[in-house]
Order: sequence, then C-alpha cells, then structure tokens
Amino acid sequence: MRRVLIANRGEIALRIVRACKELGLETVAVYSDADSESRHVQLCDMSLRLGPPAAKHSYLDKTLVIQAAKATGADAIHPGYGFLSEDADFAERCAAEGLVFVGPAPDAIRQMGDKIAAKKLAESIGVPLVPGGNIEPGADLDKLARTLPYPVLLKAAAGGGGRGMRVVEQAADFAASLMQASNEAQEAFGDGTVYWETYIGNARHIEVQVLSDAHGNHVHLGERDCSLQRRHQKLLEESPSPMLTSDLRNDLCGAAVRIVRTLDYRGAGTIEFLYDADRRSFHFIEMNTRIQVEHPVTEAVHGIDLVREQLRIAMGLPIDERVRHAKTAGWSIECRINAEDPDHGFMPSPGRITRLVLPGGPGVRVDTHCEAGSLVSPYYDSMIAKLIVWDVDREHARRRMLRALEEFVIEGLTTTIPFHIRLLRSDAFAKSAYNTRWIEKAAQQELAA
Ligand code: MV4
Repeated sequence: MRRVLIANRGEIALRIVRACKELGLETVAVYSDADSESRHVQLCDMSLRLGPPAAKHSYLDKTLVIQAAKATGADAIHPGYGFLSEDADFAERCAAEGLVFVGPAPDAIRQMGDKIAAKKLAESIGVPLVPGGNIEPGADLDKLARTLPYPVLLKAAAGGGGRGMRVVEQAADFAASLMQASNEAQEAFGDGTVYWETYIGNARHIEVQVLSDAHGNHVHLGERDCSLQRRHQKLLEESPSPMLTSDLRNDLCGAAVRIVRTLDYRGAGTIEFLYDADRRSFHFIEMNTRIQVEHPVTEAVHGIDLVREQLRIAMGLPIDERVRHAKTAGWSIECRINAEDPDHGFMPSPGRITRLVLPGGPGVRVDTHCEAGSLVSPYYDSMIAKLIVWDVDREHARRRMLRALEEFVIEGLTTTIPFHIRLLRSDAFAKSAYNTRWIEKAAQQELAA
C-alpha cells in the first residue's frame, strides 16, 4: 500500500489525510464542486474532481470513485464514515479492481448490514439481546399483535442508526404502524423487512470500539456513551460511560470482542448496546463496520490513533503493541458543532463563515475542515467541527468543555454552540441523570434559549 484515495469530504477526509501522511502514505483527494477549495484537497498529493455537489453524482458514485483511484494510481481507498463506508458492493468492486478497501471484508459488511442477521450471530454466542422477533411475510398480524409486550419498537432490517424506527403503543396500532415502517424501509433501503423489539424507555446508548487485524488479534478500546441524540443525530458523546460498573464494563467489552472474533472481523468496528437503566442490564442492538464520527473520545482516553490503526490493519500489519495493551485513562467529551439553529428545531443554517477562532489550551482538540471564508454547503450534513476535550475525570472534562465552548468564535452562521453550553451547564448532564428520550423534551424546555 503506497497511495490512498480518500473517498470522503469534510473533517474526516482531513483526519484521514493526516493519518496517511504520518505513516508515509501518499494521498489522493476526490471532491465535488462544493469542496474544490477544501483543506484536505489542498493537503493531498493529488486531487481529482468527481462531479457536481449532489452526493449521488460525486461521493456516492462508485464507478466514479473507482475510476479516480485507477486514474491516479491509488492502491487503496479509505471510505471514512457515511457515503460508501458500509456499502458491501463497493468493497467488493474495490477488491475486484485490485484496490485495498480500508475496512472489513464485504461479507462482514453485508452480514452486519442486515440487523436481523447481526442479532442472530450475537445470540448464537450468548450475547444478550433486547427481547424481540422477526415478522415473516404472510404472518397473521392480528395474532402476532395480540402477543407482543407493548410498547414495541419496529426497526428496519436494512436500517440502523435509528432510521425507519417506529414505536407502537398498543395492539390496535400494530398493523398500520408495520405497514408504514415497511413502506418507509422499502423507500429508504430498497428492503421492506421489519422486525420488532421491546421498546426500552429508560435506556442509554452505549457502544464499544473494537479493532481486529489479519493476525487474529481482536481488542476492544472501551465504550462510548452516546445517549444524547436528537432525531438520531448524536449531539455529544463521552468515554467512558458514567453508567457502567467495572463488572458491567468487562461483560460489555467482552461480548463485543466475542462478536468480532466469531465474525473473523478485520478493521475498526463499533458494537452498539442499549443499557436498560431500570434492570441494569445491557443488550446488543447492532454493529457498525466503519470508523465513527465520535472515535476521538476513544483516542483521547487511550492515547491512540484509530485511523492510523485502520491503515496499519489494511496494510496487513498487526495492531500496534501499545494499542493492544492500551488502558483507559481520564475522561473525554466530544461536542458536535453543527451549522443549525437550536432555537428553530435545529434547522440547518448553511452559509459563509466570516470569522473563526478556535479554542485551544491543554486537553483541547478541534477536528474541522473549516476556516474563515469557508462556505458551509446545504448539500451535505451540517457538522462543521468536533470539539473534543480530555481531562482527569468527568467533572474536570465538563468544565474544560464549557471553557472551550466559550472560547469558540464562529461568525456568519448559526451554530449549536449556545445549546451545548446550556446542555453542559444543566443539572441532568452534570449528574448524568438522563436517558435517550431526555434531550428531545429538554430542547423545548430547560435547554431552550
Ligand atoms: C432502541 C431504543 C429503545 N428500545 N431499541 C436508536 C439508534 C439505533 N442504533 C438504536 N436506537 C435505539 N434503539 C429499543 N428496543 C432506543 C434507541 C435510541 C433512541 C431512541 C429514541 C430517541 C433517542 C435515542 C437515542 C439512542 C438510542
């Protein structure tokens, strides 16, 4: 592996360029017309235009991306997150073209992309699941509806990340909700298969970072608590999770490693669990076969570089010795700074950044592709920066995050910074006394401007 094409944009493209450079790898940027001036394009050794801003005609066009790799002599493609990162067909086409896909084998992507298959695998090795079941085509829906433990949650087998989920409160609503969920899933993923789970109302979303190499090493790098999400967009993540005892943490991380070992996995991955705060139990829900947006909090508490490890693994090298034996130390929090208006339902607020002053000082990291003068495009997600802090414990990290948010100056568009400041100051956050439902309600009440 000598030359890596980065099939992404924004902060993660820049993140990958940096990791490649530190490993002595050459870099190729691909970009849409909205990103031709982007920082990662400037820093790459070579760059190539893909097409117009719409992702369908640029970052999501598999043929164009593979052609770009061929044309520039790249021998590997890093997909980042989103776009083509969990597209098994794309990974397969890379292999067929002799290109290294920086990620797991197509079969692993495909199996974990089917959320029902993923649960079956977890169940087969004794990992606890949320009670639930499949809904076979032609099943007697009235009969099924009468037996379910309400409230239930309908989920799309091809979905994930909360897209296409629907809560059903009572048997009378089941058939209609199923129809809607299935139609939505068909529309969004081309697969209308839906399954049901008991809806856990008092839950925390806790995920485990794993790394697997081609030499049979499978390690976890602790957990992240991602319970603060609005419409399934994460707002703030932290590591470790304030909810876990060391016994629970060992069980959770052990279960995650057993899953990737069984899969004969290779690369970076994330195993998602729901923690039921009433029963103090955890349940596997799904696996993501890519690097995630929130990976820096794991890097901060372990002193490691996950993207570097992804590249090492793709090169056939073993996971670095120090990474294999890394221990969690201190506390890390990440806030996603979005060009959105929290006072108007988090409406996207694209536009030009006229002034940008980044926070700094000890324990502060900012991952952003933006600078003063940058145009935030309406074509892509509205994340403009990730602010990550590390400190010795949660309360110090909370205060450090507040001071960093207060230093941060972004002018020209509306951002989520003021909302994050209210969130970090709230009692619920300080005590970690919230669940996955809290933020949605609080955004209209105690966290409203
Ligand atoms: C759940 C759940 C409660 N019960 N499943 C959301 C993202 C996806 N990966 C799984 N998610 C959830 N699955 C059961 N059976 C709660 C979530 C969830 C959530 C739900 C509503 C609002 C915000 C949420 C944040 C994290 C997780």
